Amino acid sequence: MSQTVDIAAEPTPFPLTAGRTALIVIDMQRDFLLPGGFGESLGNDVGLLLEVVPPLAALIAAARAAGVMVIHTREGHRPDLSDCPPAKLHRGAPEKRIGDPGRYGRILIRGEYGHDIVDELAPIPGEVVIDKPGKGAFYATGLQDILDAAGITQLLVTGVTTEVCVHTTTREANDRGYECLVVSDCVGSYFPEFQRIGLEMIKAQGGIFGWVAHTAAVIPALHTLTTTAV
Ligand code: TIU
Repeated sequence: MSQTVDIAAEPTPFPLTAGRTALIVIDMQRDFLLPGGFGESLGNDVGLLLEVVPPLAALIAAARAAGVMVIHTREGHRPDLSDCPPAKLHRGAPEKRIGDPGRYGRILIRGEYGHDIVDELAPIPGEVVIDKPGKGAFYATGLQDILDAAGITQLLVTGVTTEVCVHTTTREANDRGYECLVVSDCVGSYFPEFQRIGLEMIKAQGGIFGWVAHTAAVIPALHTLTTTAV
Protein backbone atom coordinates (compact mmCIF):
# COMPACT_ATOMS: atom_id res chain seq x y z
CA MET A 1 0.00 0.00 0.00
CA SER A 2 1.22 3.51 -0.81
CA GLN A 3 2.35 5.70 2.06
CA THR A 4 0.30 8.89 2.48
CA VAL A 5 1.28 11.99 4.47
CA ASP A 6 -1.29 14.72 5.14
CA ILE A 7 0.05 18.19 4.30
CA ALA A 8 -1.51 21.14 6.17
CA ALA A 9 -3.15 22.90 3.20
CA GLU A 10 -6.16 25.03 2.35
CA PRO A 11 -9.03 24.41 2.17
CA THR A 12 -8.36 20.91 3.60
CA PRO A 13 -5.30 18.70 4.29
CA PHE A 14 -3.67 17.35 1.11
CA PRO A 15 -2.99 13.59 1.12
CA LEU A 16 0.51 13.43 -0.42
CA THR A 17 0.95 9.88 -1.65
CA ALA A 18 4.33 8.29 -2.29
CA GLY A 19 4.86 7.23 -5.90
CA ARG A 20 1.80 9.13 -7.13
CA THR A 21 3.16 12.68 -6.97
CA ALA A 22 5.19 14.79 -9.37
CA LEU A 23 6.58 18.28 -8.80
CA ILE A 24 5.97 20.51 -11.83
CA VAL A 25 8.12 23.63 -12.18
CA ILE A 26 6.50 25.98 -14.68
CA ASP A 27 8.46 28.36 -16.92
CA MET A 28 11.25 29.47 -14.54
CA GLN A 29 13.00 30.85 -17.63
CA ARG A 30 15.51 33.67 -17.95
CA ASP A 31 13.18 35.51 -20.35
CA PHE A 32 10.58 35.84 -17.59
CA LEU A 33 12.86 36.29 -14.57
CA LEU A 34 15.97 38.25 -15.48
CA PRO A 35 16.26 42.03 -15.69
CA GLY A 36 16.31 43.03 -19.37
CA GLY A 37 14.34 39.96 -20.43
CA PHE A 38 10.94 39.60 -22.08
CA GLY A 39 8.99 39.92 -18.83
CA GLU A 40 10.60 43.22 -17.99
CA SER A 41 10.12 44.45 -21.58
CA LEU A 42 6.36 43.98 -21.08
CA GLY A 43 6.59 46.61 -18.34
CA ASN A 44 6.82 44.16 -15.45
CA ASP A 45 8.89 44.26 -12.23
CA VAL A 46 10.82 40.96 -12.26
CA GLY A 47 11.84 41.31 -8.59
CA LEU A 48 8.67 39.60 -7.40
CA LEU A 49 9.44 36.57 -9.59
CA LEU A 50 13.04 36.31 -8.38
CA GLU A 51 11.74 35.92 -4.79
CA VAL A 52 10.39 32.53 -5.81
CA VAL A 53 13.82 31.09 -6.64
CA PRO A 54 15.21 30.28 -3.12
CA PRO A 55 12.12 28.49 -1.73
CA LEU A 56 11.63 26.67 -5.02
CA ALA A 57 15.26 25.50 -5.03
CA ALA A 58 14.69 24.08 -1.53
CA LEU A 59 11.46 22.38 -2.62
CA ILE A 60 13.12 20.83 -5.70
CA ALA A 61 15.95 19.52 -3.50
CA ALA A 62 13.42 17.98 -1.07
CA ALA A 63 11.49 16.37 -3.94
CA ARG A 64 14.67 14.90 -5.45
CA ALA A 65 15.69 13.50 -2.03
CA ALA A 66 12.22 11.91 -1.62
CA GLY A 67 12.37 10.34 -5.10
CA VAL A 68 9.51 12.53 -6.32
CA MET A 69 9.51 13.02 -10.09
CA VAL A 70 10.48 16.59 -11.07
CA ILE A 71 9.12 17.99 -14.34
CA HIS A 72 10.19 21.35 -15.77
CA THR A 73 8.32 23.32 -18.43
CA ARG A 74 9.46 26.09 -20.77
CA GLU A 75 7.15 28.35 -22.75
CA GLY A 76 8.49 29.01 -26.21
CA HIS A 77 8.36 28.55 -29.92
CA ARG A 78 10.11 27.13 -32.94
CA PRO A 79 12.60 29.52 -34.59
CA ASP A 80 10.26 29.86 -37.61
CA LEU A 81 7.37 30.79 -35.25
CA SER A 82 5.11 28.30 -37.03
CA ASP A 83 3.71 27.23 -33.65
CA CYS A 84 3.02 30.78 -32.45
CA PRO A 85 -0.50 31.82 -33.39
CA PRO A 86 -0.99 35.38 -34.68
CA ALA A 87 -3.23 36.15 -31.70
CA LYS A 88 -0.24 35.55 -29.43
CA LEU A 89 2.43 37.09 -31.65
CA HIS A 90 0.66 40.34 -32.48
CA ARG A 91 -1.16 41.18 -29.24
CA GLY A 92 -0.69 44.57 -27.62
CA ALA A 93 2.02 47.04 -28.56
CA PRO A 94 5.07 45.62 -26.81
CA GLU A 95 8.56 47.04 -27.06
CA LYS A 96 9.64 43.54 -28.17
CA ARG A 97 7.66 40.66 -29.67
CA ILE A 98 8.24 36.92 -29.44
CA GLY A 99 11.04 36.07 -31.88
CA ASP A 100 12.61 39.54 -31.79
CA PRO A 101 16.25 39.82 -30.71
CA GLY A 102 16.44 40.52 -26.98
CA ARG A 103 19.20 40.80 -24.39
CA TYR A 104 19.24 36.99 -24.00
CA GLY A 105 18.77 35.97 -27.64
CA ARG A 106 15.57 35.74 -29.66
CA ILE A 107 12.69 36.12 -27.22
CA LEU A 108 10.97 32.87 -26.17
CA ILE A 109 12.61 30.90 -28.97
CA ARG A 110 13.73 27.34 -28.23
CA GLY A 111 17.49 26.96 -28.07
CA GLU A 112 18.11 30.60 -27.12
CA TYR A 113 19.78 31.46 -23.79
CA GLY A 114 16.78 33.42 -22.53
CA HIS A 115 14.39 30.56 -23.23
CA ASP A 116 16.21 28.25 -20.85
CA ILE A 117 15.71 27.82 -17.12
CA VAL A 118 17.60 29.99 -14.61
CA ASP A 119 20.85 28.43 -13.37
CA GLU A 120 19.66 28.01 -9.77
CA LEU A 121 16.80 25.72 -10.85
CA ALA A 122 18.43 23.91 -13.77
CA PRO A 123 17.09 20.41 -14.46
CA ILE A 124 19.42 17.53 -13.64
CA PRO A 125 19.97 14.59 -16.00
CA GLY A 126 16.94 12.33 -16.10
CA GLU A 127 14.37 15.02 -15.35
CA VAL A 128 11.63 15.69 -17.88
CA VAL A 129 11.60 19.06 -19.64
CA ILE A 130 8.36 19.93 -21.45
CA ASP A 131 8.52 22.56 -24.19
CA LYS A 132 5.09 24.13 -24.56
CA PRO A 133 3.78 26.72 -27.03
CA GLY A 134 0.88 27.81 -24.84
CA LYS A 135 0.13 28.85 -21.31
CA GLY A 136 -1.02 25.42 -20.17
CA ALA A 137 1.49 22.57 -19.88
CA PHE A 138 -0.97 20.02 -21.31
CA TYR A 139 -1.78 21.87 -24.55
CA ALA A 140 0.21 20.47 -27.52
CA THR A 141 2.67 18.56 -25.31
CA GLY A 142 3.24 14.98 -24.20
CA LEU A 143 2.72 15.78 -20.51
CA GLN A 144 -0.39 13.68 -19.98
CA ASP A 145 1.22 10.57 -21.51
CA ILE A 146 4.32 11.07 -19.35
CA LEU A 147 2.26 11.37 -16.16
CA ASP A 148 0.09 8.39 -17.07
CA ALA A 149 3.12 6.22 -17.82
CA ALA A 150 4.60 7.10 -14.43
CA GLY A 151 1.35 6.47 -12.54
CA ILE A 152 1.14 10.08 -11.35
CA THR A 153 -2.21 11.29 -9.99
CA GLN A 154 -1.10 14.31 -7.93
CA LEU A 155 0.87 17.44 -8.85
CA LEU A 156 2.79 19.85 -6.67
CA VAL A 157 2.48 22.96 -8.85
CA THR A 158 5.12 25.73 -8.84
CA GLY A 159 6.57 28.37 -11.15
CA VAL A 160 5.47 31.53 -12.93
CA THR A 161 3.27 33.35 -13.37
CA THR A 162 0.59 32.54 -10.84
CA GLU A 163 -2.39 33.92 -12.73
CA VAL A 164 -1.19 32.95 -16.21
CA CYS A 165 0.71 29.70 -16.80
CA VAL A 166 0.32 28.33 -13.25
CA HIS A 167 -3.45 28.88 -13.33
CA THR A 168 -3.89 27.55 -16.85
CA THR A 169 -1.88 24.41 -16.08
CA THR A 170 -3.66 23.83 -12.77
CA ARG A 171 -7.05 24.19 -14.44
CA GLU A 172 -6.04 21.82 -17.26
CA ALA A 173 -4.74 19.30 -14.70
CA ASN A 174 -7.85 19.59 -12.53
CA ASP A 175 -10.10 18.89 -15.54
CA ARG A 176 -7.98 15.82 -16.29
CA GLY A 177 -8.49 14.47 -12.76
CA TYR A 178 -5.13 15.29 -11.16
CA GLU A 179 -5.11 16.50 -7.56
CA CYS A 180 -3.15 19.77 -7.59
CA LEU A 181 -1.40 21.35 -4.62
CA VAL A 182 -0.15 24.82 -5.53
CA VAL A 183 2.82 25.81 -3.35
CA SER A 184 2.15 29.43 -2.39
CA ASP A 185 5.72 30.73 -1.94
CA CYS A 186 6.95 28.82 -5.02
CA VAL A 187 4.63 30.60 -7.46
CA GLY A 188 5.08 34.22 -8.45
CA SER A 189 3.32 37.03 -10.25
CA TYR A 190 4.51 40.42 -11.51
CA PHE A 191 1.37 41.80 -9.77
CA PRO A 192 1.01 41.43 -5.96
CA GLU A 193 -2.78 41.61 -6.16
CA PHE A 194 -2.91 38.88 -8.81
CA GLN A 195 -0.66 36.70 -6.64
CA ARG A 196 -3.01 37.05 -3.67
CA ILE A 197 -6.26 36.68 -5.59
CA GLY A 198 -4.81 33.99 -7.87
CA LEU A 199 -4.10 31.78 -4.86
CA GLU A 200 -7.50 32.55 -3.32
CA MET A 201 -9.25 31.51 -6.55
CA ILE A 202 -7.66 28.07 -6.48
CA LYS A 203 -8.73 27.21 -2.94
CA ALA A 204 -12.16 28.94 -2.92
CA GLN A 205 -15.42 27.01 -3.10
CA GLY A 206 -13.97 23.99 -1.31
CA GLY A 207 -10.85 23.95 -3.51
CA ILE A 208 -12.45 24.53 -6.91
CA PHE A 209 -9.16 23.89 -8.78
CA GLY A 210 -7.00 22.44 -6.00
CA TRP A 211 -5.22 23.00 -2.72
CA VAL A 212 -2.74 25.66 -1.56
CA ALA A 213 0.08 25.21 0.98
CA HIS A 214 3.40 26.87 1.93
CA THR A 215 6.79 25.15 1.67
CA ALA A 216 6.86 25.22 5.50
CA ALA A 217 4.21 22.48 5.29
CA VAL A 218 5.24 20.75 2.05
CA ILE A 219 8.99 20.27 2.62
CA PRO A 220 8.61 18.48 6.01
CA ALA A 221 6.06 16.15 4.38
CA LEU A 222 8.58 15.33 1.63
CA HIS A 223 11.21 14.68 4.33
CA THR A 224 8.78 12.26 5.99
CA LEU A 225 8.50 10.36 2.70
CA THR A 226 12.31 10.37 2.43
CA THR A 227 12.97 9.01 5.92
CA THR A 228 10.22 6.38 5.92
CA ALA A 229 10.78 5.04 2.40
CA VAL A 230 11.63 1.35 2.38
N1 TIU B 1 4.70 31.49 -18.05
C1 TIU B 1 3.84 32.50 -18.12
O1 TIU B 1 3.09 32.80 -17.19
N2 TIU B 1 3.84 33.24 -19.30
C2 TIU B 1 3.47 34.56 -19.38
O2 TIU B 1 3.51 35.16 -20.45
N3 TIU B 1 3.13 35.17 -18.22
C3 TIU B 1 2.91 36.49 -17.99
O3 TIU B 1 2.46 36.81 -16.90
N4 TIU B 1 3.20 37.39 -18.92
